[in-house]
Amino acid sequence: MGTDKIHLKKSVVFKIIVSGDGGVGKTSFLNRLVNNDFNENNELTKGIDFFSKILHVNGTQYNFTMWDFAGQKQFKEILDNFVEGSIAALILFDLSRFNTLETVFKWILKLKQLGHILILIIGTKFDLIDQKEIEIVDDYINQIIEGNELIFDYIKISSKTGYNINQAFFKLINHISMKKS
Ligand SMILES: Nc1nc2c(ncn2[C@@H]2O[C@H](COP(=O)(O)OP(=O)(O)O)[C@@H](O)[C@H]2O)c(=O)[nH]1
Ligand SMILES: [Mg+2]
Repeated sequence: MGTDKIHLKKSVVFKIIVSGDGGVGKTSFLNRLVNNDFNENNELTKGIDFFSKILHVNGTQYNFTMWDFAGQKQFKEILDNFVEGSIAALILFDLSRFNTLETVFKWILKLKQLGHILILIIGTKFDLIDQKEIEIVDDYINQIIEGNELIFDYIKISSKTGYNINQAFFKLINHISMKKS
């Protein structure tokens, strides 16, 4: 009897873009999220990395397909096509390398042109930075968020320690279900 419920479960599929400067930890984040694994020496992503993850929240099965774009120019066309039909973009920057924020701005502008895609900003490598520095970065990011309605949240993660990895997706799910209801 109990299994009947499983068949009635709602199942939804979402395409997610994962973007950000080279080396900020896109592959590491996806690898931690999907395989619960971490490598100190990831090889640079040369093509496009594809990952999928299923999460069950409140009786709904969420199927996420995530695409890690290496950022090379030759993928620009693929990217433009891919962005269509994506519900959200996770834009990552490295908390310990402030200049990786530049790419965040570029992505926000690009996504704005391409359509109405929700943006979650993710600060990576939380294990590498101390409290004082965090406050400065947080203030800065919060200012950016205030001026931009597409950005629905900001979260700090560490793929090395596993800190906040799943929370990033729960934030996304919360936001999606809020919009739908
Ligand atoms: N200390 C630390 N290093 C990380 C973390 N995430 C990624 N890295 C390292 O940063 C480097 C680049 O990561 P990678 O995932 O390949 O970045 P990508 O180019 O954005 O896909 C690798 O050497 C990772 O081991 C983290 O949370 N903490
Ligand atoms: Mg990569």
